[in-house]
Amino acid sequence: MTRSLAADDAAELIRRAYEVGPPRPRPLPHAPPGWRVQEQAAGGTVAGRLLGKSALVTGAARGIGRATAELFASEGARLVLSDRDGPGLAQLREALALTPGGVESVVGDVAEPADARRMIETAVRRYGRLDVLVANAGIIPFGNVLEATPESWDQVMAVDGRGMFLTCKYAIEAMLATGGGAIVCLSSISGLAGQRNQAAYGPAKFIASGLTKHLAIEWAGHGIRVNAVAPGTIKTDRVRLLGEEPGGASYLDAIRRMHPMGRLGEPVEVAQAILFLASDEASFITGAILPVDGGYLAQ
Ligand code: RM4
Repeated sequence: MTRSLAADDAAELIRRAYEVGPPRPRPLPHAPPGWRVQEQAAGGTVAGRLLGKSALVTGAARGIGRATAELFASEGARLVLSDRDGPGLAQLREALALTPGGVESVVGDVAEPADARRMIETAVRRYGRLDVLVANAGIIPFGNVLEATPESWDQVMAVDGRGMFLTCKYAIEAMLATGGGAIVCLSSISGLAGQRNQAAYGPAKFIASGLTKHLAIEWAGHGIRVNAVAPGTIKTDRVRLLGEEPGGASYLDAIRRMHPMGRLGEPVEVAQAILFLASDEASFITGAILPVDGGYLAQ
């Protein structure tokens, strides 16, 4: 029986794969200890889950954004980091200076169209494309509807709402030019369920959830996936500061007990979920809002 060329090719590929063996961990020349990079069996190239992908992380100077930037760097991403906090951003850029994929930083405000555009354009100029957007920048005003002011409503809607809209908008424009990409928005347990003391912030996070679903549908046919994570209460600087605001300490104690796992989350635990949704491992996932909340939303 004559075997088809395709079958011969497949047999040869399998034989070679066995010869080379499974991926072996191999440190990058400049990688800090503990970086998870692997040598791919077939190509002999160094691979991380974001190897060669250009990624913008907004609100990168602290908290979940910073943990995401650090994790993405270790997975081979080519980074653009943005934040309003110039010194914080400079410090992170310095810490990640040896990132093999490269690091750019943009000081700016996602709520300003020109700034938001500059963040995306920086990725396109430096790396030729934008593959991943993590729309993370946000503020968390704390308080019930009697305490919330028109100004605090406008501020949170500008940063968490309009800023997410603008960065998604310009990112999608850039992604369309290069055949697709992945967006991960930062929603929250407060963007899927009601909570006390989140009268302005909670509705802003419902915008994040809504934007995720609507943009996922709009662009599913164009190779752009749009997903979100919905973190529970995470041990960020902002949440630590909450403890010092009026009513903050008792709020934090109560909210910790409302998480079935009985603890608050770590920023890196959210970053791991963001990484998954941003990577090709999530290639058939779009429009999903993944809780990272110790079981909070399962109740
Ligand atoms: C989070 C979520 C948490 C809350 C913090 C302050 O996004 O709503 O439950 O504790 O914000």
